[in-house]
Amino acid sequence: MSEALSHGAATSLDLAGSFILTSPANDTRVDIALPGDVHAALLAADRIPDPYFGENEKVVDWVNRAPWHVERSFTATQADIDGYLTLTLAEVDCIATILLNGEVIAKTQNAFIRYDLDVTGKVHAGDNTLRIEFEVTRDVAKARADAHPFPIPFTYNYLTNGLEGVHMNFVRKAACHAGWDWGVCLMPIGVYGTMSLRKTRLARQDSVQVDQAHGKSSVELAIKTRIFAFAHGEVELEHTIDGQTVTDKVAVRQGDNVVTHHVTIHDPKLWWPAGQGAQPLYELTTTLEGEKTTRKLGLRNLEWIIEKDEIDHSFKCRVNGRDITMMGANWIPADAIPTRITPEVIRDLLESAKAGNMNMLRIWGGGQYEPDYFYELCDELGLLIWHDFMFSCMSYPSNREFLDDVRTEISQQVRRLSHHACIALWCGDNEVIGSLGWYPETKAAPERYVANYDRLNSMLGNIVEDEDPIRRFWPSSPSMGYLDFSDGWHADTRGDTHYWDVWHSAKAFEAYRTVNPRFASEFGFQSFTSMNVIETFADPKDRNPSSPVMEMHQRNNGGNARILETMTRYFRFPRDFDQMVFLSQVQQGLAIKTAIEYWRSTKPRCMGTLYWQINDIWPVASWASLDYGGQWKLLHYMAKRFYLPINVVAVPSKDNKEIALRGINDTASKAEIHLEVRAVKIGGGERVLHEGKAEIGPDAAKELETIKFKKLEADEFLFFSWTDEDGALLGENDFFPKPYKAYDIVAPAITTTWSTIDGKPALTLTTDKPALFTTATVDAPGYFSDNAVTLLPGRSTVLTFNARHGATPSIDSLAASLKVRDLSQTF
Ligand code: BMA
Repeated sequence: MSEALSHGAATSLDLAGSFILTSPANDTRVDIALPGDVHAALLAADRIPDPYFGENEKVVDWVNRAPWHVERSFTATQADIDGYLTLTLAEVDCIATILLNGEVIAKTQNAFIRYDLDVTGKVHAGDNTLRIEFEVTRDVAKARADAHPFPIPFTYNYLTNGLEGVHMNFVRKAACHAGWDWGVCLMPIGVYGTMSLRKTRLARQDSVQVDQAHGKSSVELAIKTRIFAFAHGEVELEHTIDGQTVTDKVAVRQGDNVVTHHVTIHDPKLWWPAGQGAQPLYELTTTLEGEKTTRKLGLRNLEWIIEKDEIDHSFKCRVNGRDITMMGANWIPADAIPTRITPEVIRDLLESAKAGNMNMLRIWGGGQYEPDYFYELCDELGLLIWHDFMFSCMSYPSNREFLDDVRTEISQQVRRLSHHACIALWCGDNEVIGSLGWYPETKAAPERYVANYDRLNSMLGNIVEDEDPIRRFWPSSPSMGYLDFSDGWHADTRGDTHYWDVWHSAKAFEAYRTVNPRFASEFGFQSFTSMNVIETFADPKDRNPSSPVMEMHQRNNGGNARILETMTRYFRFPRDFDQMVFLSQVQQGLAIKTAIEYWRSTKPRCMGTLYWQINDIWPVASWASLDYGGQWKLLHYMAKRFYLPINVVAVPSKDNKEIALRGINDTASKAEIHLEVRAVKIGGGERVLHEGKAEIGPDAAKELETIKFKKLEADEFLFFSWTDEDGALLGENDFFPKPYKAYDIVAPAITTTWSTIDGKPALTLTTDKPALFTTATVDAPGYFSDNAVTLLPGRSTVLTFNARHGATPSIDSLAASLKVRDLSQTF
């Protein structure tokens, strides 16, 4: 939440730094760097073991059961305190008493609120102390739940592996801090945002919002500035953008003031989602009484077209007049130890999203509103954000006190974030409507819980209408629409869909083709995290899918069994742990590929697919496509391919008699491609089944060719590739009419050669037999341009290596650690 306050403000004293951490419950006395958290401090001081290793989650549980105090002294000069003073504390996690020079100045109770505390006259020239006393969140939450007039159960996600659960719906902090079906329960404590003392002559800026109204060749900006004045008077406000400066003398009354200024940008350079155009950003500088803030604006006209159509209701995002298919994944907080969430970590993850051909992420409601730099990076990279408000999978109270607190939270967050081009949608919550049918208490009194839900949800909608009227509010994910409280889980004619039957109900991958969502905002399939990540938390003796350590690092009941059972349906059983881990990632990729290729091919019916989930919060078996630490799992490589803007996919008919090859074009101009389809024998040998030109209109999908199943021999699969008019390869894909276990896969001899292409290390792969899911790995942070690829004899496949952070390693060092795997090695 750390708005760019301290950057330009000559008048603020940064209070971030080293504090002393103590607890009345134990003898700890160590340094803690704030912004930061207690677990990170205890870890740095060697007071706790790595919470992510083995079963240490249990060993460190005492930390969140103790109250914690932090204190520092700071020196202020007369000049620092000569005026009105605001102590700004953002992301205080969570229930705490703030003391300045021994005096209680505030109590905080919502980690999603920025507290701007008036401390005028309370800071001395010379030494001062700032002290924060944190209560035990789980105890406060329990006391509130006990005192509530009727029971409001918390999510079952807290109960895996014998945990007792926390009443997180009674406190405002990331719900997944208490664990989830992919999350460790640490319940972190700390302050993660801005900590500063701001001096003001008369008034301070609270927020700057910018609305865009797009005309033919100009954009009208309405810049809304919120000013908090300590007294009546006049202040000078200045906005500068695109060479234009608006200067105003504003008469203010004590308290909140809002002023709006209009600026017209002529011949705007438009901002586009990734893959559809550039992301030009205009810099807006705001100066109020010497306090300067900057914001970057992407100019784009974004609408949601949710209206009656021949099916039922559309659900699509229109940007600058074009209906653009949303392609991406769901986002959860990047680390369970908040200190580790840094701009570098976030940039790395978001760059991988973009490199995976994504244009949208959904910030899921069981996590958190992210720091400013997250949204700035999304603006820069062209990643649109579907933003849930932070409510997930359970009911919440709706009494006045709770609603008042949430009103402050949502108003502040919307005011903080609404100027970002990346914010596409405000969504009320994750799966709260659906959860009304999950618990004995809610099922027994549905009217009460629906009414309770509506009090909160309608308030959220009203806040968006008041604070950000040009943005769309969507009540919940999934939802069928406005005031529709029916279970929209699998409804596929309107609204957004969470389709979980393949994972949670063990249906076949083909079941994805039995639903036709308008917008699939969640669906997922798990895999184990990569072997080198498992090695960071499991000793060799624990590397077994049913060891206590591996079960601890699986938070969905029965998850490891589901992964293994699915393998027996599609593959020959892997011969060892290492191969099992690899195969789990192959099968995860296939599951999601099946869904996304099919749903994209139904365009314009389906205009969005966001798989669950892109990232992990700690090292764990999960639905993520990136390992904890940002390494690409095989699903991420496959995502890069199944999200190709110009794609060709195979869709078998329901009666399994023929295979349709469908072309998908997510670009603004028509795609003229040359398609070649071959039948390939699993042990080698191939024939061309089809070759020819095809055309796919702009923003469209259509059938290009059908192949009869009976045209394929028992040992053949389909391989198809497409090139542009100049013969440049655009993509390749394949389709296996039978499960992989039914083929007699032969071990190929794969050769590798290194070279340099455009300054990047490049690996050329050739083979003597078809090699499936061929995957190159090296011991260096980075990813290859492709992986999990099908190699065929007589062709070579070139993979370039992209370093993720730091310098590109030398070819010698990459070659030394190179491993090449393929499906034949797994059994
Ligand atoms: C979804 C999410 C999460 C959960 C995931 C996997 O529906 O909203 O609650 O982690 O399923 O079960």
